[in-house]
Amino acid sequence: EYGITRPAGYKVSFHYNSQVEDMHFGKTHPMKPWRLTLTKHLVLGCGLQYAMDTFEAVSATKEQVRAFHDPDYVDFLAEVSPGTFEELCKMPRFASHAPPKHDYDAVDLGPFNLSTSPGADCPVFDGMSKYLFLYTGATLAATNQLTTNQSDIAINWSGGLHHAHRAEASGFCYINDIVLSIVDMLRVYPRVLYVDIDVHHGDGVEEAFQRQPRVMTLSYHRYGPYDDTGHKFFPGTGDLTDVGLKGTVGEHFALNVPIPSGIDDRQYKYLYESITGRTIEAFKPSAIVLQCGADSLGGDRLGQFNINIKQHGECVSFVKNMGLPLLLLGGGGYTARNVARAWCHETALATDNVLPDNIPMDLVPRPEAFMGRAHGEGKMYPAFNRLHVNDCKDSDLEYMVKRLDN
Ligand code: ZLM
Ligand code: CA
Ligand code: ZN
Repeated sequence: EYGITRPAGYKVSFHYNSQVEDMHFGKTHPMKPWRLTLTKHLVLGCGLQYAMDTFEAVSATKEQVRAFHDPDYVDFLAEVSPGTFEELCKMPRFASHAPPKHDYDAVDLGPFNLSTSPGADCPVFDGMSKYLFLYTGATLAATNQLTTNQSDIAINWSGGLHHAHRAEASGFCYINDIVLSIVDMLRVYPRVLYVDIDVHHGDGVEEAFQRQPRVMTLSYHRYGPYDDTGHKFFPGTGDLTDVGLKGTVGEHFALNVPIPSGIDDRQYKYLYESITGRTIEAFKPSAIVLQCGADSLGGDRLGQFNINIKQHGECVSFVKNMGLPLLLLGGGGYTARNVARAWCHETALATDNVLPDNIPMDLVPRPEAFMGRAHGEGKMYPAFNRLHVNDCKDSDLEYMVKRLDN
């Protein structure tokens, strides 16, 4: 309908299961799985399914998840629900995983940083196990398409949950599907580059591979000593000096680009293309995993950047042009309609299609009000100019690029 064609000379696969859409983290919790419904409708409405192979994801197995996560944690995740939480917490095997102590936390935390309090970052909700094992299954199926040479680019917008640790949920992430994917890729590829454009630091992935020189992690994120609430921007790690675990062979195989609030398209492009370009040149990856968190867009409910969909998409095109096996994952993104627009646009870029700006109103998710203004109107690509004050000095960006030489 929009002249959608299959890409010439390469194959793209799309991995998804609609069952993830029905989940609710809680009434006002920022993570809204229905943003994936919007994304799916926009992708299908544009006819992009004709440009790729689409696969209905099946749940990952416990054994697959144990490739990274603690066996007790995996059992807990597989069995937990709001009804069984209290009882499971009392079992010695789980109770021994004492709740981590965070001084800022008002809510009661159970083992593995899970909680039934509505104010928690990682609540236990109905259907949670199904949701976790499904998004993980989709990422593993996408990974398998790449490692068996059946796809050149594989996409799972329901994955990309970069904060989860070996035995701890963190920042809306329970199973680290990214780590599981990369562990699987290492069977086949000598070196894997992980790039993370979510507005938050990809701490879980960096930590998992901090001693592994075959995996280079590179995260771009908001970082600074303060935010609106007087706290550090979550998770508070990812300083420029953080380059992997000192004294191990993994040292220098992590890179972090800490960014002040309000960075604009031009500044982000400069940072992203010079640093990602130099990293690829030096590391010579055999495959690339890109976490496309859409909370780096302007107008995001949690984010603090001023990036437009066009520039976000150019980050995808830039790594795609390297011609390496590429896994595209979702991640954060809390202004749902903008998430859908961005990921639909990036699905088009992955398949070498160009979507018109004037897609009919009934397809385009309606504009979302932000700070008293509606932006985007009926357009596919709304412009989010300067919703956040730009604290980003060009001279500081140059410093970060120059520092690469070490
Ligand atoms: N409190 N409800 C990004 C993960 C960001 C830690 C401060 C919890 C929220 C947030 C939860 C309903 C990714 C922190 C926050 C309030 C300790 C964060 C529940 C609103 C709500 O209304 C809310 C009552 C909740 C959580 C806001 N949490 C905003 N920011 C971060 C985690 C994940 O995008 O990178 C990948 C998917 N957490 O700042 C607190 C320190 C818990
Ligand atoms: Ca990031
Ligand atoms: Zn995020």
